[in-house]
Amino acid sequence: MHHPLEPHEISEEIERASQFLRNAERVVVLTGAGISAESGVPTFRGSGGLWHGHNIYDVATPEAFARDPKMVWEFYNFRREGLAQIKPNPGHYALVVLEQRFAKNCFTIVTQNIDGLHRAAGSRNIQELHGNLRRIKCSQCEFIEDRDLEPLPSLPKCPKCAALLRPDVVWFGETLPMAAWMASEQAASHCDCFLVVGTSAIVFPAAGLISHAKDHGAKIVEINMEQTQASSIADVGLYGPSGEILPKIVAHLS
Ligand code: BJW
Ligand code: ZN
Repeated sequence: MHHPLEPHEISEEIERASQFLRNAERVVVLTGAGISAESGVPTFRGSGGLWHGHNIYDVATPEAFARDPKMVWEFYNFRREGLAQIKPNPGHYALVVLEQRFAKNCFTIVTQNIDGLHRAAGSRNIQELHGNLRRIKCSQCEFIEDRDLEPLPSLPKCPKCAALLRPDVVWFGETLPMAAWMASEQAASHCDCFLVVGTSAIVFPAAGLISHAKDHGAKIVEINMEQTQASSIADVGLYGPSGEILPKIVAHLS
């Protein structure tokens, strides 16, 4: 069992993580809701992870949308409105600085988040595995559009075919966007160091990238408030807020 780390142990772990990053030519960072927690975005499975009594399994499925599109849209419109107040935190910014140490396309952020905060911070090479809150698509035809933070009606309709529009996000049972998935798997296959930041690592196929990278020889560095499904294969575990730990690693590198 892990015990809470003493300050000198934390700096030893930061040194080990930094060593892996210094020696790496290619790096992948898999992020989850935890990296945005310090920006005020609630996580899915944390104590505040309920929304009006619904958990994520009740709203983030095609079945839920078919049964009660209004409830599902309320959930996503609520989160779209929240984005106006939400800004990247020091964790996001540390990853921007980290990217600058690597050659073009040798640093990839693979995010499960739909909040767009990596792009807002200034990261360049980002793969969004679960879509984006700012985009909407038709539930029937090919129509897809960036509506940024524009307020939407409670049941928005497709301008092409009048069917219901839906958020362009990936729900349980749906496949991930092919191009983003292929690029992420490719990057995970070839990286020397794989950072896992703020994800419970229970949602597949995203979580599978961690063992995939490990199997292909990458060192795994986990940054999370607590141990997760990924901890047993991590080479270094840094347990604390990513908004504090990531800037420490970046400062240690330079
Ligand atoms: C901090 C912190 C701080 C807090 N600093 N850290 C294999 C086995 C079993 C099941 C499956 C399987 N393969 C596929 C499945 C089914 C399913 C699945 O994975 N189920 C699991 C629950 C078991 N997967 C799917 O359905 C996927 N599709 C698929 O597989 O297609 C192929 C297929 C089709 C048909 C049939 C079969 C296969 C799609 C998954 C889509 C997930 N979508 C969501 C919603 C997206 C839109 C939205 O945001 O509303 O994505 S669900 C939700 O979970 C969201 C997240 O991206 C995702 C991951 O959550 P995340 O980011 O890890 O958040 P949390 O809350 O879980 O964790 C936060 C962490 O942060 C915690 O660890 C905290 O400690 C930490 N933390 N503060 C650092 N300050
Ligand atoms: Zn349509």
